[in-house]
Amino acid sequence: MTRLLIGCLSLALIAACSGGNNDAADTPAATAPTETAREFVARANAELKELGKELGAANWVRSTYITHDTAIIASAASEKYSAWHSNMVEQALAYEGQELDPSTRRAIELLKLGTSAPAPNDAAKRKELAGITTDLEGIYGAGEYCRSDGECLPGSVLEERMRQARDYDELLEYWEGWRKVAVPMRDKYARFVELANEGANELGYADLGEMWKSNYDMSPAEFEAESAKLWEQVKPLYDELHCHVRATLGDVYGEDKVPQDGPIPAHLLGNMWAQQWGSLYDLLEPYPGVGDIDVDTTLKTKNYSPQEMVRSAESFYVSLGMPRLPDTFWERSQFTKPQDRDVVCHASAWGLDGGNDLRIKMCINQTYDELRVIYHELGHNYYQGAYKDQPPLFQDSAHGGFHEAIGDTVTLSMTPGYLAEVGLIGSAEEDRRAVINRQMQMALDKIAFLPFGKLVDEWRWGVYSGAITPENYNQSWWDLRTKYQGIAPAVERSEADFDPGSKYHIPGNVSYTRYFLAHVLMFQFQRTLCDIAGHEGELQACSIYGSKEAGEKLWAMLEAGASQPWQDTLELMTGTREMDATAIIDYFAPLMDYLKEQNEGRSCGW
Ligand code: X8Z
Ligand code: ZN
Repeated sequence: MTRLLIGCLSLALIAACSGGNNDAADTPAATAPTETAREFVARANAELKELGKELGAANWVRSTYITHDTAIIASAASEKYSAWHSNMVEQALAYEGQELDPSTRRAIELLKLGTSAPAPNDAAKRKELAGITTDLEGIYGAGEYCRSDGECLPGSVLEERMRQARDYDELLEYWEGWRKVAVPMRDKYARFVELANEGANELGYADLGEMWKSNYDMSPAEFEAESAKLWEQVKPLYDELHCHVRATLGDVYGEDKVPQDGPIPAHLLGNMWAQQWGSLYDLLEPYPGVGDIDVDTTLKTKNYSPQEMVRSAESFYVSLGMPRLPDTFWERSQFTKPQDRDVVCHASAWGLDGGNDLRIKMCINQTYDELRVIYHELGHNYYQGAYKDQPPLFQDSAHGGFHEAIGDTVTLSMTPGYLAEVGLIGSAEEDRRAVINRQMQMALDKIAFLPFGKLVDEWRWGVYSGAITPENYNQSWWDLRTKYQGIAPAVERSEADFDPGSKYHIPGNVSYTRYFLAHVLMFQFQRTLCDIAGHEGELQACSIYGSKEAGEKLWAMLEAGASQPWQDTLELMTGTREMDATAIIDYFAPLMDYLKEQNEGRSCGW
């Protein structure tokens, strides 16, 4: 899967890129190449362009129409891509040790990394792996929880109920119910790990985790240290938020249910995975009713259609000087959940046909949360559209975190002033109390997310390296959830369960550190863009809406795609070569003061 297809799934999809012909994979490596390295890269790019079309079509149909038949089609496309990939990587060996220009060397390196699930170079195993990855995502997409009265609830409905319900037992029922969907994934996932590790070994990596960590223009060890550093920077902010939320939930549900010296029950945080807590805002609003930002009500009273919600997001990007989305975007995207079939509702953005055929796939609800997801997805689409003139091997973001950060950076500009200007709220009231309210709303999503963003791949790195085995899949998952997030399951879990599988990106095989990095980068990007837009004053008050200068800077970064190390791209954009969490700390400085005040006298930690 080259990252060339999907924003969210980028790597995952390319795994499905179709190849020319399966037999090619069995051709031994050419020891004396008949083409120069540059010619080889040019051919790889040309073939990838064609393969991408077929792979993209197969995956799109599979994700928007989950049936027995589309599984066959998607697996076949994935298998063909894997065969092509193995073959090309083998051929590329012939250029090792040769002096190459930096761009050719980078293209060959990215070719090698061009799959998130490398298949062993063996036809039977390749087929098996393609079948498993297709199945796992299908199980997730078609998953539902059937209650004892026979009513069956799909994942998207359960997610919505988790946001709204405030009854301890009802929440627990949904939480446990959804996790049953993952149980049949367990054995398949264990086999997936064996096969993909074998594939990674053949490519020269110790295991698949090492391969994923090699995708950051630094050594895997340096990358781990980099992520750990960023986490240490933001942890104090998370700890204050956790402490305050736990105290509040203790008041709501009782301290017998939410003990004030231990982890928070995982089902009480308003989200199926306790990853973003924004739906608890009504319980945590610092100054009730002040500066109320009720976009939900506007969307309902004005009865915004899903397309109108997408138009509103598009208008933001257009205000920065970016183009309108192509007609095919409107014709081919999936905006709502079809009633007659299973689909993968988890939102994604697709850059098919080398970025000429942009689409989103969502099951849009009429809520502010969903509106922000739309802005997020369009960030992917604009990235894909911007780098479409790069050669296919460079049609990706600088690193995965950049792809995830663009749309989220834009959502930081959805200030009350902006929302009022575009008619999504009545008027913008910005006294100090309103600022704290808004910061709380954002922190419940952005700060609460950080430890989750960090731990998901830490679990997978352990699984891929063998430090975590199928015998302790679930226990190690919960150990990490408790260590980082300070949450715990309210009911006993066992190794018959497979709770990691209840989160889309595990069966979908989408790396997750990208989101953690994006949550740091978006504030860095915003700081730079706001400077360019001429913003003065606190970063939290800045909106770059309408700034062509900021848009130009952003576009220059997007256009570069993956053509150079991310450090160069970051420098071009922000003037620094380092990811750095000081911007997020600065951004939330007003809230941090509030939280410290609230937590005075409380004993924090778990
Ligand atoms: O998967 C997504 C996007 C698509 S790339 C909707 N996100 C992560 C998640 O839902 O777990 C965005 C935030 C984190
Ligand atoms: Zn995304």
